[in-house]
Order: sequence, then structure tokens, then C-alpha cells
Amino acid sequence: MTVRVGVIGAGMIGQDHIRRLTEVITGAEVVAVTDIDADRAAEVAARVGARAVATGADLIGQPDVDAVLVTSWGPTHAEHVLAAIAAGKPVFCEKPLATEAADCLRIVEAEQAAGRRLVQVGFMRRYDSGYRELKSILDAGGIGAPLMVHCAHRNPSVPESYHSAMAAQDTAVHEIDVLRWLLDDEIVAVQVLAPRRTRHAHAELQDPQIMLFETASGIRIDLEVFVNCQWGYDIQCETVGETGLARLPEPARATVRSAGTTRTAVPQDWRERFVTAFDVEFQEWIDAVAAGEPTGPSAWDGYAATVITDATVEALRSGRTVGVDMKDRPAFYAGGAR
Ligand code: INS
Repeated sequence: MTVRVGVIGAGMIGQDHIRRLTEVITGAEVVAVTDIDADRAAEVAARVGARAVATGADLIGQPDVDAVLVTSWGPTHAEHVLAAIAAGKPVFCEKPLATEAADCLRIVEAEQAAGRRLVQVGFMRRYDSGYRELKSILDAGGIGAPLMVHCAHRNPSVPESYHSAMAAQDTAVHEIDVLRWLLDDEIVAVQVLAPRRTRHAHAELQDPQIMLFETASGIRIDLEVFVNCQWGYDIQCETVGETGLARLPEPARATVRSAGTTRTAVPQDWRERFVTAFDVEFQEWIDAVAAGEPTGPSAWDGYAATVITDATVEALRSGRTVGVDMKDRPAFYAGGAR
């Protein structure tokens, strides 16, 4: 069965996913595209033999759209995801699920009322082979009970529009999701330390930041977010357990020895670092939709990520340790797949 996808938002990430759906993975076809910029929608649709439609609501209503991909601007996500649920169509939403926790909860409630999983959120680190290897080691008890996790999330640079809260909302959100999944534990409190600022960040941006998370079972996570590090896109994760330590592998790159030194290239951006993870994520989503229900990061995970990033932003602002004010997880989302 071919899953016919309609895409809402044809910007950079939308176009990248359209390429992935049409050229890289199997079992999918893009049949309709919409964008706030109608010319761009027409141009992107024509490239893949799809049609452009005027609005997200029109797109979701098209009879030949089996599943919806939302890659529009974050604040518009909730409206499109709710409309897809109302139409009974599976929907893949890039992060964030919604910018407001209250909207995430509305989505969670609507999905439960629909009675089956329809929503998947674009947290692609769960599809990276290195994180998957870490997860299988942890799940098999390979390092005993995890006690501490040391992480770093570094970007070479960010645009002027990037502000301090985005360190949590856009950047640390990846660790927030992948660590909840990796540890099978919930983040309950957060504190943020503000080291000396790099001169490579604009005056309003606190960069770097050190985020300290605590989980329900008492695991401590330290995460350095440094988005103007200059040297590359550098993702580190090291879990220390009672009997061992497991470290995220570096991406495979040749080692070069010359002029008396040894060098290994560092990826320069997230597309390069996680390209395979995105491909796997979309193949698995399409396969799961074809089989009945998505199995990846759920609406509940999207809600949790938004609540925890909100607490992180508040911790930076207040300088205090902030408790995460999360609802109890409904039975609907209990268990592995949900
Ligand atoms: C991007 C993206 C990257 C992250 C960046 C963020 O939106 O999510 O993976 O490293 O910091 O701005």
C-alpha cells in the first residue's frame, strides 16, 4: 500500500522531508502541498508531481490525502494537528507539537477521544543508530542502573534571531525527549547555570548554558548547550551506571594523519549529523501508518517536552530550581508504543 501524504509547510525542513518521502524511502507519495506562500507551494508541489492547495484545512479535507505532515511555523502546529485528528487522519508533526502546553493537552485529549493513536512528533534522535545502541545497552542492564548522564549539544553558530529561551525550546528539547526515552524515566526538576558568555553570541543571548535535570528516580543529567561553539555540530551523551559507562558513538569519519597531527572532521550541521536518523524516522512512520497506527514519539511525548522546556526557560529566567508541573500520564499513553 502506498501512503498518500499531504504536506503543510514547504519551507526548508518541509522540502527536505518531501525529498525524503519521494526519493529516499519506499511506500509513500506526496499528493498535496500547502504553504503560507502560495507561489512556494506551487513550485514545490510541481517538483514532485503533487498539487498545491490553498490552506491546511483544504489539504486535510482532500479525499486522497491518507496522512498529513505538518512542517509549518511552530505556533500553527496545534491547529493543523487538531484538524487532522478531527478528520481521523494520521499526522506527523515536526517539533514542537505545540508551543503552548495547554494546546498540547487539547491534542492529547482529542486523540484519546478519537480512540486510537494518530499523532507522531518529530523527535528524530530516537531513530539515530548511536542512541538506539545506547538504549539497547541500558535496557539489557549493560551498565547497571543509570545514575548520571553528561551531555553536550553544540552548534557552530546560530542566527541573530536565536534568543536565550530557544536554547531550551529549539535545542535542548532534543535531549529532553531522547533522555526520557533512553532512561524510561520522567524529568521532574531543572536548574540552569549561566557561565561566562562567549563573545560570539549577541548581547541578548545567554550562551553557553548548563542545564541540570533531575528525573523521578533521582538520575542527574547535566547538559551543556553551546550554540556558538564555532567548531561544529557536536553532540555528546555519556551515561554512567552502577557497573559501567556507555557513550554515544561519534559519527564515522576517516582519521587523517598529516603534518604531525591526527584529525577527524566534525559535522557542521544537524542535517549532516542526523540525515540517516531522519530517513529511518520517515520510513518507520510510513510503514507504521500503512500497518495501522504510528508507534514513534507520541502526543504525550510532545506535551511532556513542551512542559519541560517551559520549566527550563523559567529556571534560566529565575535562577532557581524549577519543578516540572506535568499532568499524570493517561492510561492511553502507558506502555512502550504510546
Ligand atoms: C535546530 C535543530 C538542531 C539544533 C539547533 C536548533 O532547530 O533542532 O537540531 O541543534 O540548536 O536550533
